[in-house]
Amino acid sequence: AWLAHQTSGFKDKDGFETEVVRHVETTLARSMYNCDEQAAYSACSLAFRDRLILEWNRTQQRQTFADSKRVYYLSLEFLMGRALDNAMLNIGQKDVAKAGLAELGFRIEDVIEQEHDAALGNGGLGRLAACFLDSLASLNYSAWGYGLRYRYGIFKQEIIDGYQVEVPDYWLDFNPWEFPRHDVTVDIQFYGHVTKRTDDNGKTIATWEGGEIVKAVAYDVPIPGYATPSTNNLRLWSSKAASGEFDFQKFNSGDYENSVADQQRAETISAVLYPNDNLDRGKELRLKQQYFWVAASLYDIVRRFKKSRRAWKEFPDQVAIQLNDTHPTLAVVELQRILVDLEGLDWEEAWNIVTNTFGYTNHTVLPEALEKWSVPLFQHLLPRHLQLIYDINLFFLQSVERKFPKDREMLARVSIIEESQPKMVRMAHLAIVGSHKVNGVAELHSDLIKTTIFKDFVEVFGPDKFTNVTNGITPRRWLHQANPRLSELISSKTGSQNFLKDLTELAKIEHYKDDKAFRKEWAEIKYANKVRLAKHIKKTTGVDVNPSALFDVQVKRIHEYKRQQMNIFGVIHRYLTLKSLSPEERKKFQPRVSIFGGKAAPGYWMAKQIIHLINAVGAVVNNDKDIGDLLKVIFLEDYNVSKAEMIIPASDLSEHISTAGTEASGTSNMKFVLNGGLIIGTCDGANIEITREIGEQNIFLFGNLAEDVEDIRHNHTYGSYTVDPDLVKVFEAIEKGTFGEPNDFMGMISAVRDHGDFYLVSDDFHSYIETQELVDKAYRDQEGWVTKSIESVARMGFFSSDRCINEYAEGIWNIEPLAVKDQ
Ligand code: 26V
Repeated sequence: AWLAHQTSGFKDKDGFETEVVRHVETTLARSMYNCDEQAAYSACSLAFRDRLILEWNRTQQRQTFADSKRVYYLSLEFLMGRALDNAMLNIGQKDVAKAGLAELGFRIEDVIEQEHDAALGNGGLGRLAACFLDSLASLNYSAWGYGLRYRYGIFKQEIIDGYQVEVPDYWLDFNPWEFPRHDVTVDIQFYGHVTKRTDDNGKTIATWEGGEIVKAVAYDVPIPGYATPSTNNLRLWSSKAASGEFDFQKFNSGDYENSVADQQRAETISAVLYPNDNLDRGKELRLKQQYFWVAASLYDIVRRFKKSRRAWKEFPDQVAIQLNDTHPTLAVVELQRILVDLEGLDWEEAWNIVTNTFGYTNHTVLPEALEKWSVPLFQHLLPRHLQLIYDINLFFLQSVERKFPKDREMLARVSIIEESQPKMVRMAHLAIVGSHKVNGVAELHSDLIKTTIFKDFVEVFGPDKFTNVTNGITPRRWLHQANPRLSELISSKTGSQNFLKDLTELAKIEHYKDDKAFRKEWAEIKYANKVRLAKHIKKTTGVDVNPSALFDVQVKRIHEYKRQQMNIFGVIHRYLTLKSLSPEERKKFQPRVSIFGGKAAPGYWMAKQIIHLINAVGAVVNNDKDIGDLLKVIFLEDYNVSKAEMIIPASDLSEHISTAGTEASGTSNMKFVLNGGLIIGTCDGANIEITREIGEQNIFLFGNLAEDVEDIRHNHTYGSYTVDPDLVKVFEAIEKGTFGEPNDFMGMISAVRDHGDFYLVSDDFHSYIETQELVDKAYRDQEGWVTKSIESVARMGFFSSDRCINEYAEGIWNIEPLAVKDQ
C-alpha cells in the first residue's frame, strides 16, 4: 500500500504542526496567540496544499514522460464542495492532522467547518463531474478537467418568511486550493466577420477577422487520488480584458465610468454560474461562456499535443474529450476550425480526427433543457463557427440522404438546424454528429434516448454508437468522509480499507448481518448521525425533532418533475389523517420527521411556490399540540455538498419519486443507500438498477411505469379524468386556508386539477400513500429494518464512480491507467 509519509506526507504530527505554525506566522502574517479557527483552517490547508503540489508536479511529469493518451473532461460545472477533509483523507493523514490540531488547541471538525464550499455547479451533473475527477485520480488515469472559474457559484439560499431569497455566493476571498497561472493565457475572439480567398492551389481559405478579444487566464486546482500519489489537474478559466488594464485615455479625459467598462464586460464572462438546472433560456452571455471556455481549453489541449510533434492523424490516439452534456459542444466546431482554417487539413481528414476524439454524455430528456441557439445570435457572436456548422450539417444530411433517399421528413428531423422562425442550432444533434459515442447515464435513460429523442440517429448511425454508462459516486467522500464511523465499522469486518478502492468488497459485510454486536453498532451509528442532524435542525430552524422518529428526507433541486409537491401533499394527507384520529389511535402511529432541502432556480415560479408550501405546512404542523412528535416538517436552508455530507448519513428513508422516465439517473439515491438508508422511489433512472442489485425486498417502489406515462397523459387531455379522492381532500384543506393564504398555492393545485397534471401527481398519489404506509409498518419492525439496511449497503458495490470511470475508459476513451511506482 502506498503510504503518504514515504513520499511527500508529513513525517508525524510534529512535522505537521511545524508547517501549520510556519504558515500562520509567515504566509498569513499572524501570531499563534491570535490564531482563530479561520486562520487554523487556512494554515492547515496551506500545509496540506504544499504536500499536494509535490505529487501534482510529479504526476504531471510522469504523464508527460509516458506520453500516453489523456482524457479531458469538459464540464461547465464542477460541484466540488470542500477540499481540506478530502485532501487529508486521500493523502491518508487525517489522523496526523487531528492530533496536531488538537495540540494547537483546535478540534479538527471545527477547522474543517471553516471552509467555504466550492459550489461551481447546480446539482447532479456538476457533482457527477466532481466524483469523476476523484475516481480518475484514484485509478491513476491521465486526466484533466476543464471548466470555468466562476466568481460567484450557485447562490446561497435563505428562507425568509417561508420564501426562498437568493444571496450571492462570493467564494474566492481566500482560496488556498487554486493556483493562478498568469503565464498560461489564451486570447479568445468574439464577433467580427469572415473573409474568404482562394490560394494558389484553388483551395478556399477562410479567415475570421475583427471583433473583440478577451483573455482567458488559467487557474489550476490539484485533484488528489485516494491512496495513490497520482494528483491530477482541474483547470478553470477566468476572463480578463485583453489589455489587462482599464482605458487610460478615457480615464485621463475624465470619462471614469467608461474607462472600466471594457474591463468589466470582459470579466462578466466568468462572473456567474447560471442557476438553472434543466432549463435553457438561450442567453447570449451563456453562449459566450461556452465558447470562451471551450476555445481556451482546446487551444491548451492542441498546444500540448503539438509538443509531441506527432502527425495530426494520431490526435485521437493521444486525446479523448468527453462532453458533459451539450454545454461544451462548440468544441466539436472549434477543433474542426483549428484543423481546417489554422492547420490547413482537408475537411475529411479533419472531420475524422474530430469525430474520433469526442464522446457525448446526455443527462436529460426534458425537452426544455435541450440546448438550442438562435442562428442570428450565432451569426453575430461566432460567424465562422456558424459557417462550419452549416458545412457539417450539409455533409451529414447528404449522408443521410444516401441512406434514406427522398425521406425529407427524416432530413428535417435530424438536421442540426431547426427550420423555425428564427432558425435554431440544435446542440444535441451537433454533439451526436460530432462524436463517436453517445451515452446515457442509467439503463432506462439510455434506452429512452434511443427510442425517443435520438431515435432517428440510431437509424442513421446504427445502434453501436449509443451506449449506457450507469452513473456512480465516489465512496471516499460519500462513505468514508461523510460517515467515518460506518466506514470504520465496515473496515473492521472486511479486514481493511480496501473496499474504498474496490467497492464490491462491501459484499463481505453481508456475512455479519445476523451478528448481534455488528447490528447493534450499525443501528447506533445511524442514531448518532440522526442526533447530529437533529442538533443542526434545532440550531437552524428552532424546531425540536425526536431522533427516534423516522427521518424521511428529500433533498435535491426543486423541480416539478422530481415531485416535491407530491411529497408535501402526502405530508398534508398524513396530517389530516392524524387530526381525524382520537388521541388513543394516534399513539399507534409511527412518528416521522419530513425533511426537505433544495434550491429553486430564481426564475422558476412553481418551484418557489413548492418551497413556500413546505414552509407553510411546517409552520402549522410543528406548532400543533395535537401532533407533537408524531409529525414534523422541516425545510433545511441552502442545501449544498457539505450539508449533504451531514444529511445523507442521517436518513432512514429518502425519496426519489420523479415521474417515471424523467430523472435520467439520480445519484443521491446511491449515496443514501450506501449510508444505510432505505429509499422510496419510482421505477425511474438508477432506482431500477439499485433495485436489481439490492433486491426488491429492500426498496419501496410505487407508481406508474415510464412506458405508460405517454398514454396516461394522452388520457388526461382527451379522456375522462378525475383527481384522486385523497388528493382532493388535501386540496380542500389548502383552499380552506389551513396553511395560510390559499391563493399562494393555487398554481400547484391547478397544475394537477386544471392543466393536465403533466407529472402524474394524482395518478401516482394513491400508490404513494399506500407505500408510505408500508414504510411505517416496516420501520416499526426495527430488526427487520436493520437487516434491510445492512443487505442494501453490502450490495451497493456496483455504484462506485470507479466502476463507472473504468467503463468510460474501456468503452469510450480507449485509455488505460498509468502505472505508478511505490504503489
Ligand atoms: C442544463 C442546463 C440547460 C441550460 C441552462 C443551464 C443548465 C444547467 C444545467 C443543465 C443540466 C441539466 C441536466 C442534469 O443536471 N442532469 C442530471 O444529471 C445527473 C448526472 O448524470 C443525473 O443523475 C440526473 O438524473 C440528471 O437530472
